[in-house]
Amino acid sequence: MIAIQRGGARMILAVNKVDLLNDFNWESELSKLDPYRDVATMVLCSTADGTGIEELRQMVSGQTCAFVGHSGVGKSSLVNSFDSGLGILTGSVSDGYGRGTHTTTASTMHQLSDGTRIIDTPGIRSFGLWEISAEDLGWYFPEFEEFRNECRFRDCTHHHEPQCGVKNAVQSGAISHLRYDAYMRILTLV
Ligand SMILES: Nc1nc2c(ncn2[C@@H]2O[C@H](COP(=O)(O)OP(=O)(O)OP(=O)(O)O)[C@@H](O)[C@H]2O)c(=O)[nH]1
Ligand SMILES: [Mg+2]
Ligand SMILES: [Zn+2]
Repeated sequence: MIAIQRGGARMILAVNKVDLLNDFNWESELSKLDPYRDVATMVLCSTADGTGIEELRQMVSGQTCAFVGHSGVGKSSLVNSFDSGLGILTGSVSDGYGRGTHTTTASTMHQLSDGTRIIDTPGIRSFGLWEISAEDLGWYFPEFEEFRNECRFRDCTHHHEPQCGVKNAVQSGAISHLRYDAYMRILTLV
């Protein structure tokens, strides 16, 4: 999501394979994504039963968009579901870890009949966050913004600094722990 914002694109979070959730775990599984609802448009979808496919197709209609995400999440299947004529090869989740096997090996741009262009990309296992400094990372977490002016230091990394507005907001629950933990993990990489 940081890379998408840095590239200047709009983010849509497509949560695929919701057919695998049953009534019992539907709510508890999806509630884990609540912190992301404020920062990205979210679409629940399934290429298996058609949930959300039309909604997602409408959102990208007429645009150039790229599908990115881990291998095996169903990126190629989603592109196929927009236009059955594409016949893009899809894989099976079969490496024993449920991670898929990198079926798509190169990025390919597909054109739909309405002019929409979709770039199907190979699954990511990891990627570098090029040229983002520790001081800048926080700007890619939009929900931090309103609390930054309560930080004592202008270049606060919301990590070890005293009087940090972001850390206070995490403590009071105004910023999600989950997102702050993600921030802290990424901070060690930049
Ligand atoms: N249950 C379920 N399985 C799905 C769904 N969408 C895709 N799959 C399956 O998930 C597996 C991986 O799908 P792909 O479309 O190849 O995944 P990908 O993200 O393109 O994977 P890479 O090309 O390796 O990055 C295939 O076996 C699909 O049939 C879905 O909505 N529900
Ligand atoms: Mg693929
Ligand atoms: Zn701070």
